[in-house]
Amino acid sequence: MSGLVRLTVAQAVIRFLANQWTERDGLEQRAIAGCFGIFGHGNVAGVGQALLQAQRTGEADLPYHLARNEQAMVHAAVGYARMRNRLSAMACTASIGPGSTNMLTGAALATVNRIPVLLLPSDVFATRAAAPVLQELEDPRTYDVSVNDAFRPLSRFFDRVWRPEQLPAALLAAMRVLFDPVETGAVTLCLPQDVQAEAYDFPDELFARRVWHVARPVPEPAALARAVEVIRSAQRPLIIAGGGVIYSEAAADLSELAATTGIPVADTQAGKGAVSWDHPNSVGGIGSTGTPVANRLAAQADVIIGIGTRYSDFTTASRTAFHDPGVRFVNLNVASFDAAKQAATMLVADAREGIRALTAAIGESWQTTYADDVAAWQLTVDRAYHLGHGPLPAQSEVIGAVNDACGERDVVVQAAGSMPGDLQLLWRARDPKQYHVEYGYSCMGFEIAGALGIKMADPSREVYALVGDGSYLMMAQEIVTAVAEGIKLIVVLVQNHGFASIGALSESLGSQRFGTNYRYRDTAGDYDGGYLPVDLAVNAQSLGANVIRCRTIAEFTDGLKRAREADRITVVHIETDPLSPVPSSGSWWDVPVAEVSTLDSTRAARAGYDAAKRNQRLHL
Ligand SMILES: Cc1ncc(C[n+]2csc(CCOP(=O)(O)OP(=O)(O)O)c2C)c(N)n1
Ligand SMILES: [Mg+2]
Repeated sequence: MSGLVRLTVAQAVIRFLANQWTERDGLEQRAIAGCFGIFGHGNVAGVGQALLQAQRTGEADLPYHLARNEQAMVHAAVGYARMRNRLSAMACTASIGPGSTNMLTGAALATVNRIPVLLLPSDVFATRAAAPVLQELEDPRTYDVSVNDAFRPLSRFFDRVWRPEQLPAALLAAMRVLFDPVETGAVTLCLPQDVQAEAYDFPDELFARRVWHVARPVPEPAALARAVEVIRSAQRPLIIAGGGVIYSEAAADLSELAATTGIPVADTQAGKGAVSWDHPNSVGGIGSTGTPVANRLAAQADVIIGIGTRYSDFTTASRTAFHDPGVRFVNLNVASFDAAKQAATMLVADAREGIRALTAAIGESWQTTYADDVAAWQLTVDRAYHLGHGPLPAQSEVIGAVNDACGERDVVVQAAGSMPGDLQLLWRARDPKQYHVEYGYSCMGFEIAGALGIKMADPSREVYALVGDGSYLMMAQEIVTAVAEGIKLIVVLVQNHGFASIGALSESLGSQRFGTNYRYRDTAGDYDGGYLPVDLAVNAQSLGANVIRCRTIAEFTDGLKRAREADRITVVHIETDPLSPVPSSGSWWDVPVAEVSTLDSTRAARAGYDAAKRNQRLHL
């Protein structure tokens, strides 16, 4: 007979989380390694008290980390879990109202990227005794809705624990979803403020050590046979490696599959690093920001083998990447949802298991016809890395200098702006965990916060957050968290006075860079005046970071060296030319242009848009 233990709901949550483990390939690790949080009246005496009690008494081991912004703490949790290949995650506790809704963007980001995060937003009183509590929405149509209902469409599992009796089932469901590679994403358990503090006699066994086995589903033999038949019939196959390859730790197996079959491998933003850039079969990034080599192979391919990819519009160049009239797709994916895309022959399985099965079954090899193209492309990359652009350096030179400075295991972190595209095109990844570009949600502000979580997940690696001035201004405050926690990051802060990315996009779409500069508003009403008196280096310094200012690439290279030697968070600041050239990917991205306009620039862009749009294919 098991006993009962009298705990508050919050104490039970913390005790439960501290006893959850995951296992894959025989390796056990903590399922929930810690809890980020920001306290307010919604959680200070509930989850806050439980975390305090756990820390003071050792009743439960769940380290607490104070973040500076709730959105950022979810980014950090995403960075952590992605770095751990989704086998270990973090919890996030927030106060009710704005504290909780600040996590919405992070929830969407986690779910879009299929990364596990456990969100514990606080909620309005279950008893409604003091309603409306400070920050309560008060929907006049119904009393059982709160702002937290906005998490529903963003969460892979959502529950509100109105009564202590409901907690065990909610906790177990949360763990099941978090560590199921098919289901995973944001999991949200709303904890009403009064319920957090309410005591209940919980059964002991709820808190027993529990191991969640992370599955590696094997391919069904008939599905494997169908996939092999399509691949064997190919004249010009191409593999697209997505993030699933990396999360499944299948990089070595993919390299072997490519080497034994000779099939070229292109990578998506999430899949970069799955094969090393200098692997003989690596042709670099695919799609809108891919290499011309990969995009030419994609255009000609008759069979595309998509492994662990969700086929975002950037990957498919908005469905213009594949030109062969009879092109067919074979999709190896753990989720049938993704395997079914592009009307593919579906191979639903864990990436590693599926790749091994394909390697054993294909028994065929294709002639390589792209080695010269890859070599020529690498010369283009070398040139972009060492452009000698002036008077201000080019962003491609900054990327080159960081790539040169990086050790094999170092991690580069990015999310939005002109850098994700430049990185996918130019970055030479040597390790499956080296390239961490959040491009599912492409959320400005992810960089520093995400890097914090990444470093916590693997302190043995140097972590470089590359941040544009726009992203920095949105979310730089986790520098303070890094200082407080003693977490060493290298932040490369690229100042180009506004949105180089959206400015260039705007110009290409006939919108003349309207409203994308960080400059004074001039007399004509646009931001065409002088630069603003903003000094982000001083800003970073004021937050407690060590700051190195650089004007040239030589100074920047030296700055990176000093940053590596530093023992605390170091911001390396450099100004670049927002108009500096980048090699072309020869690809397209579907961003609709106004169909009618009185502006010549817009009409010209629309003509180009209509022409490109005709290349779009549905692949049904
Ligand atoms: C939260 C958020 N808001 C808006 C956007 C749209 N957006 C994409 S890139 C970008 C500008 C980024 O500016 P910066 O960080 O300076 O990078 P740069 O374009 O100059 O390289 C914007 C506004 C976004 N991706 N995320
Ligand atoms: Mg910028």
